[in-house]
Amino acid sequence: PKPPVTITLTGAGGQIGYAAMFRIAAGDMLGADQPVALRLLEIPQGMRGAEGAAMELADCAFPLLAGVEITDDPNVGFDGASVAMLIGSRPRTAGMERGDLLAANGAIFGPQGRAIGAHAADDVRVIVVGNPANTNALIAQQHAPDLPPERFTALTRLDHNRAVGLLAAEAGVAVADVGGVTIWGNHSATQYPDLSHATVSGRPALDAVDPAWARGAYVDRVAKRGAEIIEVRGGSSVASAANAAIEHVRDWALGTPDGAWTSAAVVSRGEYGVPAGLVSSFPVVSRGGDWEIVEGLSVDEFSRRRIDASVAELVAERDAVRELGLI
Ligand code: NAX
Repeated sequence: PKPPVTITLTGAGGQIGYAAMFRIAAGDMLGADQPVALRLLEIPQGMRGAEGAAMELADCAFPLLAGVEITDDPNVGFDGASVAMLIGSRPRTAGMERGDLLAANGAIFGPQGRAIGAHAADDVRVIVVGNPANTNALIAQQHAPDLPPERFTALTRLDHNRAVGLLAAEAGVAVADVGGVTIWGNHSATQYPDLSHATVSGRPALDAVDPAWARGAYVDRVAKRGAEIIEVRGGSSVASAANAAIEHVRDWALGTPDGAWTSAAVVSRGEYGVPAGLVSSFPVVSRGGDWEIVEGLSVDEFSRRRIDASVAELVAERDAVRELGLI
């Protein structure tokens, strides 16, 4: 058998951590032949939740699960980690100013980035789920200067999957018949789900659905899907978020299917006019264990405006964390 891969989950006592860890231990992320060792990193208040989840993991007797460790020390939590899923964060709550939000997350993602740089495996794959995810990933990356920047990513796969699902429903086809959807920019209300290059059963999506819908109500609905879930379910997206994070890591490690792209927030090298260094969502494929941005797609005027607006928000968040001395 292969040696186990160490996977660190932060916020493991919370909801998304709970929804993710059983599927990871069952082999859904790294494959049915890959043993995994889980590290559950929490803050003191979350330790009991993580301990309870670990007891349930033991009760599943997963053959692939080589061990579970629980800690509230990031230096222990990331030691030897090949995958780091940063789920715990301080999301925005009512009345919270942006400066307070960014400062609270700087206090989490700065030290976690440093601990990853000091202790994780050289080829660690970091995915930030905790909001504001793109800027939290930027903060962590900036605190691990010895690691290649491209080891740090943020989750927009949930937005991508929502966009695929809603397009398939509108066109009346199966999700498997949809391709070429892209999420651009920030995982926030400014994100741009782009159907310019999407296909439905091999035809341009914009021939299969009303283009006015695709650039109006659809964009809004994808961006506000999280709020829609909260309203109907009485709680935020959990299983779908965990699923998206698992798919992001799986595709990153094992590759995307030939001819298909997905969306992920990765460090820009200036592609599509996105300032270098920002963690922004792009169309991506995964080859040889690395994300590659799909280049050369045409960007019309509408798309340009929407991408620029979301990227402007990322620039503002970056400038704010700089001013606060967080990066
Ligand atoms: P929960 O509040 O259920 O769990 C968060 C857990 O993180 C808690 O157990 C808490 O103790 C722990 N935590 C806080 N600070 C920590 C730290 N410094 N180190 C380790 N653990 C820490 O939230 P949950 O529903 O699991 O959501 C987690 C995060 O995902 C939130 O920030 C949320 O906004 C974000 N989301 C991101 C999504 C995305 O697509 N990028 C979608 C879903 C979700 O809203």
